[in-house]
Amino acid sequence: MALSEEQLIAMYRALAGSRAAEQEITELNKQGVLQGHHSGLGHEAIGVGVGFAVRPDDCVQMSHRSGMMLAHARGGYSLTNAVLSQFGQAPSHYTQAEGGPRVCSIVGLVGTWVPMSVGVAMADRFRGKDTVTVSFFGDGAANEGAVHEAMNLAGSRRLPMVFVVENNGFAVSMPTSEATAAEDFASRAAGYGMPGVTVDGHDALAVYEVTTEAVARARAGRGPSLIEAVITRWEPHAHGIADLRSAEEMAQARTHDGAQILRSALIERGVLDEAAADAIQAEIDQEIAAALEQGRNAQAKQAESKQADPEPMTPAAAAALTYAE
Ligand SMILES: Cc1ncc(C[n+]2csc(CCOP(=O)(O)OP(=O)(O)O)c2C)c(N)n1
Ligand SMILES: [Mg+2]
Repeated sequence: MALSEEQLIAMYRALAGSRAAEQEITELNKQGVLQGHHSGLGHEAIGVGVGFAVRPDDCVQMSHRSGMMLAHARGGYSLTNAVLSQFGQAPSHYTQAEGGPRVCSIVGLVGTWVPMSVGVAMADRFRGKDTVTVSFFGDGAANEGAVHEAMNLAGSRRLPMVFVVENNGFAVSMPTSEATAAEDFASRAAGYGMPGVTVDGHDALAVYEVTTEAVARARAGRGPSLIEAVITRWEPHAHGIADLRSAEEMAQARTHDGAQILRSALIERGVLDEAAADAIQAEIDQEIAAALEQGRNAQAKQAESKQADPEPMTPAAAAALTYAE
């Protein structure tokens, strides 16, 4: 389905916004203001492209990279939320918002969430719904037994599913070329009896197109599909973990920028001009700056109240909180 001009502009807003929020959150982690983030810088076009291709009642199982972008693109999860949730001041994108688009969260063991999404698709079919379930996971997770079993089951039952492999070429420090002898992930789909396609994960419109086709196929009862979205992440696995890539390689990666690719495509189509794109960026920057100030203030207040209460808890008080009567 072709997107209207209004939807294309909304897509650009979602992509530029997700990028700016992710950039800010990544920086705050580098500065030590926040801790524990797995940066999704570079992944934004995947979450946004998929987010625009699904319905609110379709269930999307996020990954540890693309959850925020998906939540923001699907609607109801603002950039303010994205920043404030990192300070513990707003709900996380990992949880189901009341009345919000349907999500399925992840667990700490990579890949083990994929069979859960197959269960969601089975349950929806059992209940006679026409919904589709989308499951995100990485190239590392794709080599796990649970993921193979999940895709095999989805193929054999022709379940209404779309599997999205975010292939960044690494699982922490393990390059894909050492983890598998296969040339790509999309061709594995044949072994599960489903179509597979490789797409440039920096190109939101291309991701949107292949996902729309896969979702339509699943909704029509023609079974699951596998989408391999190839990307280069801009950051290492997580803050504090060494990156095996050279600075030159990283600088080169940043030139293939999903936000810039969509901006140029929309300008070329006459949907946006430089001034309109700049105005969108200015609104995004303003929203993020305000959220950042609110988050930092809340963090400072918390630090003050901790200093104001230096008395350690007595063992009796701790026991009273620990054991039920
Ligand atoms: C079963 C399991 N093994 C190892 C880990 C540690 N771990 C966390 S993320 C990760 C890498 C996952 O790589 P990939 O699936 O490619 O996703 P990426 O982080 O590259 O987006 C690993 C090994 C884990 N959480 N769970
Ligand atoms: Mg990976």
